[in-house]
Amino acid sequence: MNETRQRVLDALADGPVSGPTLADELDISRSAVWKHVEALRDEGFEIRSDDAGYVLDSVPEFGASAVEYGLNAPFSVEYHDSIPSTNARARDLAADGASDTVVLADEQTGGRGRLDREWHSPSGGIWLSVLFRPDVPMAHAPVFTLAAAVAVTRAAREAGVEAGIKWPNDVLVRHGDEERKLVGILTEMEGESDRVSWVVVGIGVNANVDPADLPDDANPTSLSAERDEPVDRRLFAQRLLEEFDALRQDPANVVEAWREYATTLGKQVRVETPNGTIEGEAVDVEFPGALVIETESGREVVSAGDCEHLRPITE
Ligand code: BT5
Repeated sequence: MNETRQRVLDALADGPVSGPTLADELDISRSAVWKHVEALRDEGFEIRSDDAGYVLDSVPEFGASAVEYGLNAPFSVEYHDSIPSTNARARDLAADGASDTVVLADEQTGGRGRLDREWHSPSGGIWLSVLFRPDVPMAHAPVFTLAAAVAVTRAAREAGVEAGIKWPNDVLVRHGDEERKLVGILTEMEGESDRVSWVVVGIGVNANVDPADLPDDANPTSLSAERDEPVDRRLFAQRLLEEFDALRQDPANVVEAWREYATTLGKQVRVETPNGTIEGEAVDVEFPGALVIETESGREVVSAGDCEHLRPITE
């Protein structure tokens, strides 16, 4: 959002304020104040004019200004009702030199998973990509995938949904023996080996969508299906971004936070890696995100792959 518009909004949030006072405080003309107020109204903010001045009555359900409003993290948000892929858009913004930018959409028409798989993204979801430029070597970048999983799990639990994390990038909800996929995360990056240039962490949350509209074979679920009522997408996106912002600044502690929500540790797993299949007990995760598997022929450390949970050892 435009910086002056943000300041107009911040002033409105503090209570009724008159046009002339706003113009004075922000050092802009009265007609500029009026234009910003009109633009906010266009975005769905209900702003009343009465004797005391402008009064903010309500904030829109979703959108750039809605998510930026009251957000306690230094991201600017770009919103699209519909876009092919927020990750693709964030990559373009990265090429233009942007940073600390979130691309957010209500619907994606070409959402992507890992290995060029499709990510179904009907209207009602929270499809977002965070673009930032951490000062870390390339080899550490996987930690941001784990950070995103922790952030979204915390936001889901606050919204009353008991989510857990399957290594490395799935956020799931357990139903008896079954685990249903609530969120997918796709991290992309560019840089030299000693330093990352940019990272795009794409997070797809099935928020207010009907799981029947998602591919069956994926065993999907959504926040609204788990809660039996819609979630406030604005607040959810804010909590997710705030948690992610705190975690990205503290990569050394991400793994410990991740362990707290991990459903993979202690399970028998089968991991399809680029170099073959590994089966055994998942015993730990190591910085920046590798899975340690105890196999019949010894310990293996796997940094990427598709993980399947087999029967739990305790049963
Ligand atoms: C992922 O891939 O789980 C990463 C998904 C990342 C999506 C976000 S949305 C915002 C940003 N913009 C993008 O274009 N992408 C990111 P993977 O682990 O490969 O899982 C993909 C598989 O999940 C598919 O092959 C389907 O089986 C299944 N799937 C597709 N859509 C789903 C959905 N909405 N919910 C649950 N499962 C789904």
